[in-house]
Amino acid sequence: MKRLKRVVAIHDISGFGKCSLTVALPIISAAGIETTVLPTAVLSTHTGGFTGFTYRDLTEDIAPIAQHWKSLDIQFDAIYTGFLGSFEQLDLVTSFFENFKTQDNLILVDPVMADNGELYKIFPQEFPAGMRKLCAKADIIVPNLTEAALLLGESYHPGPYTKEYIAGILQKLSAIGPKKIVLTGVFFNEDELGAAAYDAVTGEISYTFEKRIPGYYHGTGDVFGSALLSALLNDVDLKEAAAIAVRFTTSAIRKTAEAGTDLRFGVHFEQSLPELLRELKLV
Ligand code: PXL
Repeated sequence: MKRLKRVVAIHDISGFGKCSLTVALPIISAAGIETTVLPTAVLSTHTGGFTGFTYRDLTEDIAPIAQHWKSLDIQFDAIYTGFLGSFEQLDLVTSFFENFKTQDNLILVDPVMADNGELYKIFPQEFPAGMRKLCAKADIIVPNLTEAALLLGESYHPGPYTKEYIAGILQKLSAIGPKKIVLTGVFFNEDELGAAAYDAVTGEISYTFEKRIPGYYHGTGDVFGSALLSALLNDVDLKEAAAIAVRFTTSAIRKTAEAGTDLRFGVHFEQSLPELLRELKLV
């Protein structure tokens, strides 16, 4: 019998719209991993394209929840963070890392804050500098190319990219601290889109591409990050884990495109879960 691994996912809950915890919890659990959740805020919907959403901040609950878990001696095989709404939350999550880091657990930070060349409207201009400090504490980070540029204080390049450009970005990101980087939104031509995975210890860069499906699909970063972590915790190596995450995310986007739903409503990842489980050799 394989030991049941445990992740703690630290994100908001956007009730409708499929991102953050409503994506992380089902995907990681389906991959055979216990998923503890630390909700940082409760929203009626995510903030991407909806107006009038509710936002209940849970910053005050983060430290007491962590303290209670510490008193119970709960340990995690991975700590997975995504959307964090303020500098205070970044500081609280940094303390959480200090309290729950062990010799061999994995800290995965998705520096959710921007896409398509723009910082999300709810964040102040200084936010990327705070997120950079959190990324310094991570073992692995999963930025898109907009977030990568903001973390590095560089201007955004809309692509297509070259291998030299991507290698430079990956090396500069690893100089912040994390030894592994998975960069999303990489493309060398307009027909394909995918990710680059970099291991700073071996220096290896690997790429996975799928045929590009036009349109901006919301929540795909969270689907990707959750699938990547699921693969890594199922003992898949970084290169293959990134490839599995690209294929799963693209499959979910394809099903959404076929269904023709409102792109703000999130992707149909539920219907692609069987494919993910087959790739992870769980079924
Ligand atoms: O998918 C990232 C995300 C998570 N949570 C909230 C968001 C977004 C992106 O817009 O608004 C609340």
